[in-house]
Amino acid sequence: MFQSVFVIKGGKGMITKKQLIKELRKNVQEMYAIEIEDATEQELFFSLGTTIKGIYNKNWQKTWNNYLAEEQKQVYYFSIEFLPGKLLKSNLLNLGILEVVRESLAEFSVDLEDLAAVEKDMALGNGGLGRLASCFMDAIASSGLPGNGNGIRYDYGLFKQQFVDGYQVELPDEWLRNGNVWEIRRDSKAVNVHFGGDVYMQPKSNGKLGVVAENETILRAVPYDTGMVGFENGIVNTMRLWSVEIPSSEEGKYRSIEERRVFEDLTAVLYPDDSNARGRLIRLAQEYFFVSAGIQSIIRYFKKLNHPWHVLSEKVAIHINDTHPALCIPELMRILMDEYEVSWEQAWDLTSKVMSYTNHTIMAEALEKWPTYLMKRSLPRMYQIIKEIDRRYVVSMSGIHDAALIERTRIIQGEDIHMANLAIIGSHSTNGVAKLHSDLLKAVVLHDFYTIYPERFNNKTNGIAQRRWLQLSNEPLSRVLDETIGKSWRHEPADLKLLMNYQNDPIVLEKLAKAKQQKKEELAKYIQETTGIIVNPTAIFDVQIKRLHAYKRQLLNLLHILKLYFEIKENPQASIYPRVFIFGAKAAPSYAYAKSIIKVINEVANLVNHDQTIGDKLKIVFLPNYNVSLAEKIIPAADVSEQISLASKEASGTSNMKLMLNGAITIATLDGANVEIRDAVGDENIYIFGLTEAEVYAYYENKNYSAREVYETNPIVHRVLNAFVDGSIPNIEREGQEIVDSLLLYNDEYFLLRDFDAYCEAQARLNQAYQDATHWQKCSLINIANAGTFSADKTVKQYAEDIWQIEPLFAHTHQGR
Ligand code: GLG
Repeated sequence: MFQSVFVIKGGKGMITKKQLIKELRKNVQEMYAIEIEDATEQELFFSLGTTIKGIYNKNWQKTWNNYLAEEQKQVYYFSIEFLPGKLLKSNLLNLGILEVVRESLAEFSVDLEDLAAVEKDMALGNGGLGRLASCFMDAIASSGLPGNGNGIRYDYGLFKQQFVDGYQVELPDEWLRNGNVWEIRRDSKAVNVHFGGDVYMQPKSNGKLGVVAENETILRAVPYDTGMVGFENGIVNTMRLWSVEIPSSEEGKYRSIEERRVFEDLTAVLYPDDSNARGRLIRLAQEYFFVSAGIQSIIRYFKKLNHPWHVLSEKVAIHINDTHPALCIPELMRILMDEYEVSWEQAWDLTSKVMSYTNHTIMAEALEKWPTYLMKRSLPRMYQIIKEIDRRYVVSMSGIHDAALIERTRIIQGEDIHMANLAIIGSHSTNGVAKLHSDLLKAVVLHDFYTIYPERFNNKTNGIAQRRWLQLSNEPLSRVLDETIGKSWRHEPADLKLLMNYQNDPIVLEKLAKAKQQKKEELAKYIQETTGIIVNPTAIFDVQIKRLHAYKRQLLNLLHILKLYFEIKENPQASIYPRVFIFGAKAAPSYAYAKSIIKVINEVANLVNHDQTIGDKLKIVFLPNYNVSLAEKIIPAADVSEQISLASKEASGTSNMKLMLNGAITIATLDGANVEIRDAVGDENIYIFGLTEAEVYAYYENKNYSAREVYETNPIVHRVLNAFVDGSIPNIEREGQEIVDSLLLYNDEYFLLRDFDAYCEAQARLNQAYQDATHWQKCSLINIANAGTFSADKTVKQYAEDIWQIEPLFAHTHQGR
């Protein structure tokens, strides 16, 4: 079956150094008409990428042909965001040729790390949601599951962040400027997507009513496919991203370049937020664009199999990742009914069997709604179908449930279309992303739906790709693990548990500490190079990395830092172990409050870092442009992981899992997946503080929280808050006032002041604990050993079994390792 040496069978790579250099040389010559020795890093990177793609392409073809031949049921993961980061090293690792390539390059005195750094991060997402989608892509392929990603090929990814005078400045992320070596443009698979126009029903020649559409705008969706290489198993799945073009049939319609531009820009930018009207219209069009293109290509594939329609749900599962792709539901209905004359009843039955939905948030403002007028105008057929789904929903529930409940759960309410309601009504499964989150969905946020469809609700706790977040990003730790517990953890993250046998072994603890120290030194060097700040690599590296959002409470972290600052200033002998507080966070461009927090952190950093009396007891580093690649540098070097969102607000969090896997110890509220981290490591190996979700809800109910009272009665809080407005922190006149107002005038929506003492107390315990090195290292070991439970492989297997009902390819062809 596998004849070529370039086909990886599963298991280690089949390519030798000699063969690789030969291929690479050929590619450099063919692509640039030069020799390897004369190639620039960029040229070499591109040639190497082409060589690697050449290696996995045959398996890509083969994987696809196998799926077709076996007619395996496939899942299509629809997500408006994917955040793969860089792919070179991850492809090499998964192909089993990381070392061969490293050695081959070394022959030319090229460091693989330098070459890998040339690749631009593929940053087609904002944060956790997009990164989860990419961890899942990696895990689905690595588990041999038939699964495809479906999304948008934005010309510009998430903005590049710089700080100017402490303020966030957003620059365009031109990630495609030098081309994208991994993608394949597939013109032959392009489809048209229709927008706007007038839509009405008319009898057709066969007497049946048909849909007629006039004056529509027709755009062409061109797919760019990227291979998702499975880990040492010969599987290569597809992530398909759609890009917009103007079809040649429509060329004549546009009178000017400006007019064309409006449509050509549809897939230009990833929306970091949707707070302005023009942006919202484009965003809705983007949602429909990738949904329609994706569903059309799925149906085209299904038609190839030549089955009657009722088989659709045995061959296809469609996953709606958050509500952005919820139009999958009416779009599948449209295609089945309008293009294939399937009856409403059968189309509806198939649609709800095929679709499943994940909710990622309980923040009310993040539950997507679209004004009916916008839907009616820009997607009239979608509007008609949604209206009919809504009507039938109300009719079908009448008499079974009370009228008020039906009103609260219907899709169209007043002038708004509720996308989560559409996703729940039109699918067979709704899941949350951590136990607590799923419980809150059932009990509070989606309680009404839970009473109607209890069987549809389930939990799938998030997971992370330990390949990227440990094997790739933390080689020193990976080596210690190999030496101590063998290599099985590389395939089976649950085997990290074996490390528990060494929790009292001083040699292993020492090795782990050394590995951590190496990563801290590397990060210290990076910090100095990028910010000029010199940090002490033996200090505690305390890390908070995530989007900047009020509920994530970066400000609480800052309040504690200020407390420490004043303490050290007052008493330079205070027993505070040197600490480096490291932040990484982007704020949505229109989120003024979040931007003010960035500014204030930067100004406090400026003040503290330059204060001679503080020395290296306290340093604050805000690394600009937090992204996947930066996370790979920070996470392995972290001692402390800050997961301090207000309980009940963070659906899951995933950086908490990555940090734990790398031996950081978590200081956390009982929010999202922190609860499960605590269950995994035990109370002694995590620093839990603050209000519980029940206490937060009690405050909401009793309306008895007074932030001002805390301010008036707690002298430390008093002192720290005053610093924002009394000139102690220079250059923050406006922002300082804004922050104090948010806490006192607007009564501290996220209970920072309420949790302040508890947080400081937990921090003090942690500070104490760190000074007992053996104790700390043991605690760190226990965190690593128990992180295997948060593996994306495990999570996608649960989705595959419980929701998608798909099986690994190995189950059919026995080609696995
Ligand atoms: C969300 C949530 C996170 C969650 C992530 C992935 O806010 O808590 O971990 O999805 O499920 N928008 C997000 O990043």
